Amino acid sequence: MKTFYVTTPIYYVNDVPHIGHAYTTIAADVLARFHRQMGEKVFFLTGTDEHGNPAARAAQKRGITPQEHVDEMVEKFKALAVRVNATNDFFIRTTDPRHVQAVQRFIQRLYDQGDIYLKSYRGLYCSACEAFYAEKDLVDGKCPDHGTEPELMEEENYFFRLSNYQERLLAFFDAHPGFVQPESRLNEARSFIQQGLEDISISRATLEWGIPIPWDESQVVYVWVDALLNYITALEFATGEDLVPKFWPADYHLMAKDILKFHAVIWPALLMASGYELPRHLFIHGYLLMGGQKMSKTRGNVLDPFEVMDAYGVDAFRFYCFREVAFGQDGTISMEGFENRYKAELANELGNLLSRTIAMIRKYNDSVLPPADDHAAFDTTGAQLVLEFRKAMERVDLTGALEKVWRLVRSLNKYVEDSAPWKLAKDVSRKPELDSVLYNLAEGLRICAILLHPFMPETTVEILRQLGLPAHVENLAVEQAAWGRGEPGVMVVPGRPLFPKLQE
Ligand code: ME8
Repeated sequence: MKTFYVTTPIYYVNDVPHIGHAYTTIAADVLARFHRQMGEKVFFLTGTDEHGNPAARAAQKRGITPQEHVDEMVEKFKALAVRVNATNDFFIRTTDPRHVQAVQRFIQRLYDQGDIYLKSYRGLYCSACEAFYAEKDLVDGKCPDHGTEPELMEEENYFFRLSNYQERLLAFFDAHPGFVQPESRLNEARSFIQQGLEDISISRATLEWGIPIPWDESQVVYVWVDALLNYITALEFATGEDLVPKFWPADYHLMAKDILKFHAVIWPALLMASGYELPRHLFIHGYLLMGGQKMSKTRGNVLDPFEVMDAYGVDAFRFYCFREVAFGQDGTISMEGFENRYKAELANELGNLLSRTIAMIRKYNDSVLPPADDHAAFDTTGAQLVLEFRKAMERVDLTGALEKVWRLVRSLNKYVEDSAPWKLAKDVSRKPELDSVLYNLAEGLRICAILLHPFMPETTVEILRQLGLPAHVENLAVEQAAWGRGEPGVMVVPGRPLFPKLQE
């Protein structure tokens, strides 16, 4: 059976989750659900990155221990995953003793084979990024990502021989042009490697909140090495069975560009050093912006995802994320934009199409789906659409995939107007024509529901229910999205409006 392994970054727990975190988690969930609908065996991983400076400092500020702080914050991240309806197979915490031991084993092996050595180092360090910066990469002396001044840090640290992997990394990039997507990000990562790689420090001496270096407990493992390894350690212990042979290499690591360098350079080099295959793809999505700026905890311009979902429902939020902002590019989100799409596209275009269709099948055919004399017109366009949708999903073009379905929604609305069933109903001799229209509308909606399912899991189950179809796995399989698969004779079931009027 084909497998599919998708991951989100593991999120920092120094502060509460925000919409950016929800965004990546939902994107990964959309992929996980789609690949399950394709009949694949899926593993979807998310979790929290709990060691390092920011968490330790946040705990200190609150006058509690780091462990107390992270234990409390993790619950909010777990709650977010539940609230967005994420179907993650596991939630990894880097403070899990099983992860801690796996990290120690991993770096001990690199140390034993000579990939790690001790050296004194002095550099400018942004503790929000947990990374050193060269002077030339700062903007007005400040961190380009956080706008804060880095601190001068000098330590004796253990270093990983990253420089040894430069040529192999470049060769890998050349051989795998789809490794980093979109392509602009591939070029960015490649040119970074080409500029020359220096060895990196993989331990910290001044920090206590981390995983002890097994051969020198006065130091802890650099939080990024600890964090990146989660993608493999989770597979080792998530279920009790070692899932590495089944699911590694990962098919997609999803993230925003802030952490591209760690995933496109350090992670592959660590994997090469330890003899693992490299992930198949990194997909780098854009930033959600608010008022033109990246939403970030450090900047304080964040929207509370829980509040948005309480107001509009989880599916509308999931839909909006990929409809409003082309997946892979930066884009601004706003409550206004959200309400517009809710009303125009969800309530009017999709919601009304279903309620009209159900109402007409009840009125003109006693709630029973009639057979169609003719659906030939839809067979090819339907098949073409499904094919294009699948291709878009397979290249993680979530926005393109949604657009394909929306074209079908719009053409079905036009079909209602053009074929005017209310006129056909007045003339008994045109009953076969009327039946075909009703069948095609229900069939179109059934196909939309299957294709939209990864984006709007609850709404699409409700669509199928109203169409008289239980939402079991077989009815949701992508291969069922073909015109004519729907059986005439089922009874439609009227239900609540899919997208009720918003409260002012
Ligand atoms: O970087 N728009 O954790 P983090 C879109 N612990 N996505 C956003 C976003 C925004 N405005 N803000 C955050 C870390 N994200 C590390 C990762 S992985 C081994 C370790 C999303 O809590 C996006 O996926 O800062 C980004 O890459 C991630 O959250 C950063 O999460």
